[in-house]
Amino acid sequence: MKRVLLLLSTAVVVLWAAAPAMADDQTTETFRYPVTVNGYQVRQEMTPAEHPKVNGFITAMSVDIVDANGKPVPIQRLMLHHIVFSKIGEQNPQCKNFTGFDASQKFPGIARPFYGAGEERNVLSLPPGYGLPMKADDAWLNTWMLMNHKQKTDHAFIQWKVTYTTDPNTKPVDPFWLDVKNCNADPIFNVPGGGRKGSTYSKSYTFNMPESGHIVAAGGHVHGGAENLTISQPVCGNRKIMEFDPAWGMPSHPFYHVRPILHEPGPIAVSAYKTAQGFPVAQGQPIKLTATYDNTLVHTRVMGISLVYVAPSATPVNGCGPLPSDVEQFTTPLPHRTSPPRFVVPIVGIGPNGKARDISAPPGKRVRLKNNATIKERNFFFSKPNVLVRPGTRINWSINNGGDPTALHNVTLASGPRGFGSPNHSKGRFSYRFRTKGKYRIFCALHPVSMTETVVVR
Ligand SMILES: [Cu+2]
Repeated sequence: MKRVLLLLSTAVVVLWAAAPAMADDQTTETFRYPVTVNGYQVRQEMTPAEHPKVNGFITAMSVDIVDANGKPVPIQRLMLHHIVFSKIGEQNPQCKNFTGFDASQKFPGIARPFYGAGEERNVLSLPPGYGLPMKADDAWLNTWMLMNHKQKTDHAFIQWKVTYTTDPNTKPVDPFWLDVKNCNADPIFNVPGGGRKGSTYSKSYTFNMPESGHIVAAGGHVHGGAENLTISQPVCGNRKIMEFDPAWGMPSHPFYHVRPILHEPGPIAVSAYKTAQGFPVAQGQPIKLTATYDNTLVHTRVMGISLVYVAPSATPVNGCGPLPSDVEQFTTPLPHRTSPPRFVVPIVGIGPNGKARDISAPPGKRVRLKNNATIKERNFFFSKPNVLVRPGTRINWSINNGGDPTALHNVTLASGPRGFGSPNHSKGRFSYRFRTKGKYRIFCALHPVSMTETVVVR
């Protein structure tokens, strides 16, 4: 939390807020936060966020990355990988503590996420009559990651729209962040791949709902390779109540053509739910989130997240009661594919023209390493860029950037026989045993153009 407070004290406040737009009893305000990203760099930050200075209820939210004229910035320039909006000072009901971007840092869970979007640009839209309570003096924090796909420094704005009502009869909802790697600033896991045709790899998270009520809206976030994300009720005969389906871009979609690539491209949209009647949940009832990925190919640094909005009930609710009959499930109107496409994440380097291009291996002689050898990962290189090992060899990476706590690194498989990926560290260690023969292309997913290496297992 120390880092958060520091950022707040040096608060860079919003440049601009649009004149409120009125519609019935709903008002929409637009806010922007200026961002600068150096060529081919990734920025991962927590920054304070403006919001309407009103006591009321949020009924809808959206976020995008725009230029000074408010026009969306194309992915070929900047990509908003993800953004999470949290309210500071409210205990996170799932996380007593929180692991920072730097996996060695722990923070108290005193920020509660209430809206988030990834590359799929999830929007928040509650059924009529419901709203997320908002106070004029709430402190909001944005956690975001941006990538610049050009060699030049780029400037833009993170822009968010908040629609609210001050109608006192609005029914309040509580946000619950379900995440198969919950309580992590970088909630990733890795799918090893190499499975038989049709094999899948799943991770689950079970949460005991602290209050009785009805889930009136829900959205999901997954990465490349995801089959689906589901929410089920284990004590109700394990019935599945929701399934979030990813929609994959067509082969020409820019997700598959920009460079560098931090992880396998995610979906262009994920289906979302809205129901005024709501899915019933009882206080103390376990709610299970399951992310299922294809396991024939490797998929590294993937996620499985769902944000559900619960309208609490003053009276007891039968958590296994009838399901709502007014469910609206949104999907994208854009052309898309319904199965995760095969995609090989390239490693990239800077060509003679200064532009990022796919490479087969970084420069440097291939050296043989023995079992338990250590490769140094520093600002901004791997000490042994190309190595050769026997099957079964364990390799250690020692990450140490010379004392800069903001310079994090990781070890991530881009392509190869099996998937793995380390947490982000400014100082730490990661080990992996190479059991399967083949060529492993590896990179630091935070510094994809400068930090690459290959391991040949033979
Ligand atoms: Cu790095």
